[in-house]
Amino acid sequence: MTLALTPVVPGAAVSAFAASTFTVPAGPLRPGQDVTFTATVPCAAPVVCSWATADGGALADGAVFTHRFAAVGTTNVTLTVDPDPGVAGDETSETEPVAVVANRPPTGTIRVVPSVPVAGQAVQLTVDAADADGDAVTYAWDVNEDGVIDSGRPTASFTQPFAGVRTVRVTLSDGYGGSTLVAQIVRVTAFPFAAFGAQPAAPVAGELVTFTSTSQDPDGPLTEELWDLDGDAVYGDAAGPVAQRAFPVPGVFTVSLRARDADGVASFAFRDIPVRASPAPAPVAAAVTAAPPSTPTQARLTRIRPFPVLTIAGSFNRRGARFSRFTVAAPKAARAEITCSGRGCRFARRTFAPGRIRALEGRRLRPGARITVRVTRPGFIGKYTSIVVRRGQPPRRTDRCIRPTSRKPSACPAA
Ligand SMILES: [Ca+2]
Ligand SMILES: [Ca+2]
Ligand SMILES: [Ca+2]
Ligand SMILES: [Ca+2]
Repeated sequence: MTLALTPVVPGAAVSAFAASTFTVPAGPLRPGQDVTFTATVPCAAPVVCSWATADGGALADGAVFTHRFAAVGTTNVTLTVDPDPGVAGDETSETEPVAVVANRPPTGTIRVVPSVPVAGQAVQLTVDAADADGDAVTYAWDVNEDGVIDSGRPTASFTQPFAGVRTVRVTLSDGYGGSTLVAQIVRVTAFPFAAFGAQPAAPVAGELVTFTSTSQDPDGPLTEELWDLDGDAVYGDAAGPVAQRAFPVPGVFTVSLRARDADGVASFAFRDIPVRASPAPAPVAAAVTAAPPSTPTQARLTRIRPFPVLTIAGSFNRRGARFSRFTVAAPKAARAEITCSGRGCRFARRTFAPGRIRALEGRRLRPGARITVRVTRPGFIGKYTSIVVRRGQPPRRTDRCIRPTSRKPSACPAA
């Protein structure tokens, strides 16, 4: 609009009125938005500034005028300046077209980390939101399908203790009535279950042992079974559900299996293999057993016969180890004193008859937990075993002997 503008305050700079008498906020302007117009000329008494809009006759006086346009389109806004209400015909008016455009609702996508979480794992959700109008976006998350808002931030999280599918949702709002519901399906996978058996379970040196996996994944196929047959924590000595190896010398050896599911989630199983001396020296040992010691004094101690065998098997991960089997095989007259220290222990010190030690089974022991087993029989050399739970590795085990008068382990005498 080109108008003949007249200075309303004597002495005021003419240039102040040259362009317009009021400012229109920069767009985009949306329906329902409060739009504030400000006069750029003085509106103090006796001057009267009057505002009008063409969309419904809104009228107001003052230097500042706020209006909410209901519909999309162009609407004229007029400011009339009356320098002196007592004088007729001295008013000036300016009319400007104001464009109101449709509001665009926010958009967004949800990021899930990790993309396929495991049961019990914390899941982080982030929505990358944008608004084409540059509006500030607000967030309302419902991560557990109960209709109750769980977070009002761009991020949210949840932990699901079981496998399954859930839908997470976030409502994005721009404050101008624009709102978008963004949903994302999150699949939580189950840990695979790793386990295997050994046949024979207590081989003699040189005998071939067959290991057979009984691993499975509750919610999909297994994609990999790799063996560590030599205890060096490197998997791949054999692959597949069956592996074989012979142990050339007597001792206790740890075999581990890593089973991986289709989501790349791995579980680990381990089993200690007690390997006996090969049959050749066995008759000698039998002869010693049959013949009573010629000097029945403390000078010549013999081992408990048959010598106790401690067999453990179970699973492990970064959070520790869980025994599925903890067995002390020993003559009935022997006793096993077991200590357990560290997180996850059910007892500190207890004495057990030989057999399965269920008090040590089925519960996760944390890294650093330590178990000692002293299998004794009065007058005989007994067996000492120490087991230390490690992070991400099978428990480390040390086997020694223990003399009747001492609690300290020592090297085993020749059999
Ligand atoms: Ca918007
Ligand atoms: Ca909720
Ligand atoms: Ca799985
Ligand atoms: Ca290996």
